[in-house]
Amino acid sequence: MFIVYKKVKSLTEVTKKIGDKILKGERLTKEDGLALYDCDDLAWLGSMADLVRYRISGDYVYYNVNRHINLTNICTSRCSFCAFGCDEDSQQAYEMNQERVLEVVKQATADPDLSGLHIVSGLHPTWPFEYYVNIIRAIKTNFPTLHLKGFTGVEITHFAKISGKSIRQVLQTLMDAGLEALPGGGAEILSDRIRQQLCPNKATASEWLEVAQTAHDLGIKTNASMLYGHIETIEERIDHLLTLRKLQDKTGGFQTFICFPFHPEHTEMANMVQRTSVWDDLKTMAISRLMLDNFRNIKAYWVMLTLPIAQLALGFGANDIDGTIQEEKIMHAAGAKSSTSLSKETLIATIREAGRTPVECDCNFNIVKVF
Ligand code: V47
Repeated sequence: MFIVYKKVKSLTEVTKKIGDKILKGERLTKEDGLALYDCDDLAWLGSMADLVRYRISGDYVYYNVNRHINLTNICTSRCSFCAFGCDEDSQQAYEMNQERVLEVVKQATADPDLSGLHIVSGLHPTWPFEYYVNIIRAIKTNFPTLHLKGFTGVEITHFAKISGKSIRQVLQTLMDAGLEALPGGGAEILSDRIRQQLCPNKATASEWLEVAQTAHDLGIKTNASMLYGHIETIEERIDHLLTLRKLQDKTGGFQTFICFPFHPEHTEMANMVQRTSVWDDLKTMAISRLMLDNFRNIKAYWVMLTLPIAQLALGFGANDIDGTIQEEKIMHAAGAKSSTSLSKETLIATIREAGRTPVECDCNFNIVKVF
């Protein structure tokens, strides 16, 4: 009883100090971030994050009408947290050629509200860089009004390696072909220790950051993410957030931040790690909002969180609920329990029920309509 009392008392002192800083709009330190993770008062954490969310972006909650396309699941990286990537000779392996991609995009444009595409794929062992450039050019030529967000920092690094071009040249070539933004995947945890263990065959932390910085220099906005709930420590989560905050101070080019709670099903780690708790998910959402004071948007990715928890997360610092998606494969390969697609009406109702204003936007957060 005494131990519990002592813990609650000392936490109250620490959180009071941090709460004062938040109310004054002061930047939180690494120590503050660690102390916030120690705090079990989830309601207080939520209210602090909600306050910061309101200050930064008011009551608008963004969603978009989009379509995910994964060109191939064949992947040379084979990260131990991923259930989507596979070898070329696997029964699940698939490849989309340009004709098929254009067919899928045409079908998607049957929805007059479709604003853009989200393209993330495996690191294919033999496709040349030109293959991807031609696909982007073909989509843009045939569907010029669609916004194209594609290729994570990991894919861009792969393209640089296979083409012998610099990261800047790769990005410039894709931009000239019609690419407008980069998704936030591939950041995982920006720590060499973690990457060596989980994903040694792809971009290092500094390569991922170099892609983001170069894209921002060229005027391409990118997203950022954190994959948590595997082998990382709480300190590594906070360091990850601080690394992103530092780069954002420099460039201002990150548009939104996404927390990916690790889904272990069908991955190499399925027997080692359990799915994160809702408690951890909401805590991480709130702490991300509080630490990333220079990010305008924090995404509650309904695919990973499920729709009810994503709705709840709108009270824990999030102001972006992603999109209609139409076909989600990466997270569902790893056992995501949400549906693979949602209607625009469902997203609008979800945001409204949370007491917020639904705002439809494109992949660069340009407002299409305020409801
Ligand atoms: O880098 C893969 C994550 C990312 C698992 O920018 C997993 O708006 C949890 O980039 N459990 C790729 N997470 C997806 C991606 C993305 C998705 C949605 C929105 C945006 C955006 C970007 O997916 C990977 C990795 O971090 N991931 N496997 C898994 N088992």
